[in-house]
Amino acid sequence: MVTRKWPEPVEQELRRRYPSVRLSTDDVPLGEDGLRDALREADVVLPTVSERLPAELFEPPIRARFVGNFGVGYNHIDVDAAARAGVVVTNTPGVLTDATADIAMTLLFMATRRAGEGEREVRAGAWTGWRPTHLLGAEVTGKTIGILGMGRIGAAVARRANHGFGMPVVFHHNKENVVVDGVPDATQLDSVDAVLAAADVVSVHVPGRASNRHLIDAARLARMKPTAFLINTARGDVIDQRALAGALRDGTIAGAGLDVYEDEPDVPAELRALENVVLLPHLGSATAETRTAMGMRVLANLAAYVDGREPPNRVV
Ligand code: 8YV
Repeated sequence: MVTRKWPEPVEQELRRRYPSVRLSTDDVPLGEDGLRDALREADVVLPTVSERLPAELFEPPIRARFVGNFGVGYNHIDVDAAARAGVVVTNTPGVLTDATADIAMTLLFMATRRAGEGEREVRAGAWTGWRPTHLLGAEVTGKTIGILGMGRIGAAVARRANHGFGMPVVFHHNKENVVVDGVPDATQLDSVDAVLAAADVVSVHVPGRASNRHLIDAARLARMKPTAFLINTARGDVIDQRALAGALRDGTIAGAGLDVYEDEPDVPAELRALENVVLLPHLGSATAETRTAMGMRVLANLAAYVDGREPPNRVV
């Protein structure tokens, strides 16, 4: 059972390998009842971030033995409950690193160079012409980037910022002595607060999980420079959205760029009302190449499971 429409090449491959596959025809999230039925009726369920699978859904009676998440983040699945129910869960790391790092850079430039504001002005027919003080943004080259969570995507952002734009890198990671592939002089700081205080742009790359909920709250926002920008391509609940809206409104920080939200697809009106935040609709991995690669990764995991081998990206 595939919960959403997948890229055509992957759906073709699914049909070829598993003729009994049930593909999504309407491409709307299954919802709790639909997911309960899926787990009771199908041997294999292939969900996305748009479906929540809390512990109750793994309570007996269920038929599903394998949940292959289309995506690397799996905070929407209670994997402990899945493990207790004997369900194997896999994800798709690696294949979406570059696409997601590129969206972080897109947000970084859109926010610092006020690209959203400019585009809105042009589309509204409100542009009155060039002038020396029109929509002045912040220069990026040579400024310091702070990375919270130096995993695959954090490191890919660090390389882009450092190699492309001469940005010194400071970061925090929950393991010590991390060497950043391609950025050997990146400086690991011993606290989130130290990174927030040092950076001109902070990019969030920690996984979504209970311990990271509201990692960036009002107090942490107040540690940032008033000229700094905050970028989030990780998970929405890592940032307290209300606190962020307040900080953007009162000038605690200069701007932000968000691709993810606490309760997607809801984007709070108080954020939508602000000019100094760029808002994208969870586009991190949204390239044709990457979405196909993600689907193929799910298939590789499923094939291993069906053959009795260890799935390469098993989470539990
Ligand atoms: C995906 C993501 O598009 O993989 C992830 O964790 O956040 C996105 O890039 C989404 O999760 C698909 O389920």
